[in-house]
Amino acid sequence: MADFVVVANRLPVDKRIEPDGTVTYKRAPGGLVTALTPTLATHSGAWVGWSGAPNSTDDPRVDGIDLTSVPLTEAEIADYYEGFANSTLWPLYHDLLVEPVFDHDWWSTYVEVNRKFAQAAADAADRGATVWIHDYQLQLVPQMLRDLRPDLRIGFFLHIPFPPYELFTRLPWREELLRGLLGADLIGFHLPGGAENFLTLVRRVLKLDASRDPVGVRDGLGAIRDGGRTVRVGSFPISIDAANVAEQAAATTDRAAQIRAELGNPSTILLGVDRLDYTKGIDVRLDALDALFAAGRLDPADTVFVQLASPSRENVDSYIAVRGRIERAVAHINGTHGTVASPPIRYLLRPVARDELLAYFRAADVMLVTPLRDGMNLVAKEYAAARSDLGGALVLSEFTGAAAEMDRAYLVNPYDPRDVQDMIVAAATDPADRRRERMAALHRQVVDFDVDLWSRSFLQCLAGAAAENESTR
Ligand code: GDG
Repeated sequence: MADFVVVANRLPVDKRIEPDGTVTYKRAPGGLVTALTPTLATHSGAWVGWSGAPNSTDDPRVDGIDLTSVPLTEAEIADYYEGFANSTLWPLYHDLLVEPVFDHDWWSTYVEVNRKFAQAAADAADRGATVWIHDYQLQLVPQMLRDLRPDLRIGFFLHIPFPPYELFTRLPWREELLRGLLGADLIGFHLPGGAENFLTLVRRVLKLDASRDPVGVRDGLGAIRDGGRTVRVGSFPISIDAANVAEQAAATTDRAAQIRAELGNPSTILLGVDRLDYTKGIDVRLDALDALFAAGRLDPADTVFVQLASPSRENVDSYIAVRGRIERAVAHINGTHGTVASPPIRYLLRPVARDELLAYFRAADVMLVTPLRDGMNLVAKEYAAARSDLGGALVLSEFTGAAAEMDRAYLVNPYDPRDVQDMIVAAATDPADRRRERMAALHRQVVDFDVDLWSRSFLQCLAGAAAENESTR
C-alpha cells in the first residue's frame, strides 16, 4: 500500500529478456517518464500502468518504485490503445491533423480498460492517499476511482493539448469523458488555454456552474461546482530536470566533438529528435531544408541535418503513412542535393541512449523543433538545458506549449514555409553574440522553471483542493 500512487497508461520501464533468460527492466523513453522519474524518487510511491506487452502480470520494484502491471489482452491493446486512444483522441486533441475514427466498440473497450486501471489504483492506494492520474488514455479513471474510494485525493494531468468546444463536441461520448474527468479534485493542463477550453465545455455541455475568469499559470485556478464538490482546474506547464540534464550534457564534450568529426566537420549541424509522429512536423523541417538547398541559401556540401526518430505506435495506419512520407523526403533530398560520399540528411529510426542524445544536443548548431501541434515538447527544453555552454540555437514552433515560455527561441509558424526557411537561416547565421544572448535566456528559463516546480505546484494545489472538499463532506 502506498501513500502516493501514479496511474499512467505505461509503466516507466521496458522489460527485456536476455538470451540467457534473465529479465531486466530499462527506463523507457517518452515525455511522461522523463518528467515523473525525479518526482517519484522523492516519494514512497507506487506506479500503476501497462507493461507495453500483452497479458503481462509481473510487478517488479525498480529504482525504489513499486510497479503494478495492468494486464491488457491483444484485443484491448488494439481497441483501447491503438484504437480509441491513438486513432480517436490523439488526432482529435491535436487539431485533426489526421481524421479521427469514431467507433462504438473501441469506446466500450476504453471504458472497460479504464475500469481495470481504476481498480488497480484502488487496490494500490493506502487510506487517504494521493493518486495522480495521467493523460488522455485514462480520462474516465478519476470518477471511477472516486466511486470505488471516496477517501482518496485525486489529481489528473493532461499531457497533450485540450481542444476547444468546436472540436471536442464531435465526440459521441463527450458528456461521459467530461464526467469522467470531474471525479478529480484538481485537473491540470499545460496551458491556461486548455484549462479555459475545459471550463467552457463543462458549462455548455454539462450545464454546470464553472468560473469565467482567465486561468493563471500555477495560480488563479478555475472552479467548477459539481453537487457538493468543487473541482479545481489549472495550468501547470511541465518541464525537465534541467540541472541534471546540464550536468550530464557537459560531460559529453568529447563525444560531441567526435560526432562533428564523424559528420565530416561541416559548418552547420542541424538536429531533430522526436518520436516518429505526424504531430511533430518532421516533414515541415525536411521541406524547408529541401527549399533552402534548392535556393542556394544553405550549402548541402557544408550542412548536415541529423534526424533521430524513435519508432512509435507502429501498428497505427497514420503512423505507417507518416513514416513513408518522411523516408521519401529524406531520400529525395539526399538524391537531389547530396553526393554519394556526403548526403546532407542523416536519418536514424531507433531510440538512442540518453548520453548519446545529450552529446548530439551539444554537437548541434541549430535544433529544429517544428511540431504542427504539441502539448509542451520536452526536447526543446532539454536542448536549452544541455546548452550550458550557451552555444547553439533553437528553432521552435509557435504551436508547442513550450513556445509560451521560450519566447527567445527562433519562433516559427510551421504552416508558413517561408517563415520556417527564414528562421532556420537566421538561427544558423545570426552573429554569435546574438545567438548566445538568446540561448542564455532559454537556458535560464528551463533552469528556473524545472520539473520539480511543476510537480510541487500541482501537488500543492491538489492538496488544497482536496482539503476544501474534505471539509465539506
Ligand atoms: C507528450 C506530449 C509533452 C525521444 N527520443 C529519444 C528519447 N526521447 C525523449 C526526449 C523527451 C521525450 O522522449 C519526448 O518528449 P516530448 O515532450 O518531446 O514528446 P511526447 O513523447 O509526445 O510527450 C508532449 C510530454 O508528453 C510531457 O508532458 O511535452 O507535448 O506529446 O524526453 O528526450 N530519449 C532517448 N532516446 C531517444 O531516441 N533516450
